[in-house]
Amino acid sequence: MQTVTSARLFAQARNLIPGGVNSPVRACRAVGCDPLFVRKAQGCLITDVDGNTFIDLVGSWGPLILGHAHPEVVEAVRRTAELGTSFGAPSPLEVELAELVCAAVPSVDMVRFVNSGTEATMSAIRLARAHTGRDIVIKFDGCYHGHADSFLVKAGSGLITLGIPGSPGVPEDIVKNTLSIPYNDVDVFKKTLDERDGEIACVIVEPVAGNMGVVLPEPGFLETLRAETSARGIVLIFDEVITGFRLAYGGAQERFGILPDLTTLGKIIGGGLPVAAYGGKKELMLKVAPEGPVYQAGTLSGNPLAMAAGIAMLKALQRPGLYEELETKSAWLAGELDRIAQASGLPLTLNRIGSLMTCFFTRERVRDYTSAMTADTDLYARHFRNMLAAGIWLAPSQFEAFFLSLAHEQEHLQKILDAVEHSFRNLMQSIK
Ligand code: KE4
Repeated sequence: MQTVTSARLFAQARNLIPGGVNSPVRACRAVGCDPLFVRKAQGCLITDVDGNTFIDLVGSWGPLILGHAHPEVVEAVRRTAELGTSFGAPSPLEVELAELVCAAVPSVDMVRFVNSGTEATMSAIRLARAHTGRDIVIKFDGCYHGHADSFLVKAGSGLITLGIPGSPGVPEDIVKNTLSIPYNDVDVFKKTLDERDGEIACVIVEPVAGNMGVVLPEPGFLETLRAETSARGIVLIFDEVITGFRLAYGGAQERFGILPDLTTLGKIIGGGLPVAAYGGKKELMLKVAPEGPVYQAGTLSGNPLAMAAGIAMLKALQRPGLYEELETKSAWLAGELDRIAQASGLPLTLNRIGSLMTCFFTRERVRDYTSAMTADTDLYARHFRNMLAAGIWLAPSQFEAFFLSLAHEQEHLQKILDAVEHSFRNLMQSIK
C-alpha cells in the first residue's frame, strides 16, 4: 500500500500541530503506525490522500450511523451554507433540532446545544453542582466524558490508549472533587455514597461504556444508580454522546427504560458536524443562563450548518425499520466474528450491543476497566495493521468501540470477515 502523500503530510503536520493530529487517538501511536490522511469518504468507504480505499468501522467515532456524506445531510448543509454560515443570533433551525431531540429522548424536556461532548458534560456537572449545592462528582473507571479537568481521572478513550490515567495541568483541588470507582460494582458505588453522603452533586455514567472498549452494564447496575441517586437527591447524568440515537432513537435510556435527570448527547445529533447538547427536566434546565444563574455560553453553539446536518440526520433516522435493520446486520456480523474467534484459538472476547462492538484480545469476560486492561494491546496492534493492509479501517486502539452503519452492506461485512479470518490465522501462527 503506497502512503507517500500521507507520510509527507504527517511530517508537515507534526511541525505545526502537536503529534500532527487534532485529537490524540488519531495519531495511531498505540497501533505502531503513522496516521493516514483522508481525502474523501462515501457510505462506509474512506479514501486516503494516496488513493487507498478502506471499509470504515470508526465512522468518525460514532456520528456516521448512516455512513459518510449521506445525501440528505450533505444537501441540508449545502442549502443552509448558501444562506450564511453563522449568525450569532437564534435561528429557526435551533428550534427544529431542539424539538426533534426533546421528542426523541424520554427524559429531556429542554436542551441546550453546544459544540462538543466535552462542553456538554462539563456544563451538565456545573448545573448539577449548582442545583444541589454540592461539589463531588462520581464517575466510573474507564469511562470518558471528554477532556474537561474534572473528568481526567482514570478516564478512558485516549487516556487509556496512551496509558495516561490523568493529565498534568489538572490541579489537585479539582481532582479531589472527582471520585472514580469501578464500573458495574454496585457495592463500591453504595459504599461510596454512604461515605460521602450529603457531598455528592452527581453521578455521571456512560450507560453503555464505549471508551474502554464496549462494556455493557450488568443487570441491576443502572437500576441501582437510578434508585440510589433518587433517594439521596443526587443528579444522575447519562452521558449518551456515543449511545444517543445509536442504541435506539431514544438512546440507551429508551433501550433500558431508565430515565436520568440530565443527558448529554453529541456525535450523531450533529450528523458529522460539531453539535453536542445537554438536557433534562425543565426544573433543572431553567437554572441555565440567561433563564437562571448557571453560566454556559458558546459563539458557535446552535450553528446553522450544524443544526441543519443534525435535523437531516435525525429525520433520516426516523425511517421505519431502520434500527431493526442495523441490529440484524450487527448481530449477524458479531455472530460470525464470534465463530471465527472461537475457531482461531486466540484469546478473544467480543462485547456487543446494537451496532457498537469491541473484540478484546483477552480470555477474560470484560466487565470493567480492570478486566479490559487484561487485553493484549500488542496483538490488537498487529491485528489493526493486518486489517488496514486488507482494506479495513479499525479504531487505532484496543480501548475504543467499532461502529457499524446502515451504509455497510453484505459485501462489506463479508470482506471484513474474510480479513479478520486471515488476520487471526496470521496472529495465531506468530504466537505458536
Ligand atoms: P468530544 O468533546 O470529543 O466531542 O466528546 C467527548 C466525549 C464525551 N462522552 C463520551 C461518552 C465520548 O465518547 C466522548 C468522545 N469520544 C471519543 C471516542 N471514544 C472521541 C474521539 C477523540 O477523542 O478523538
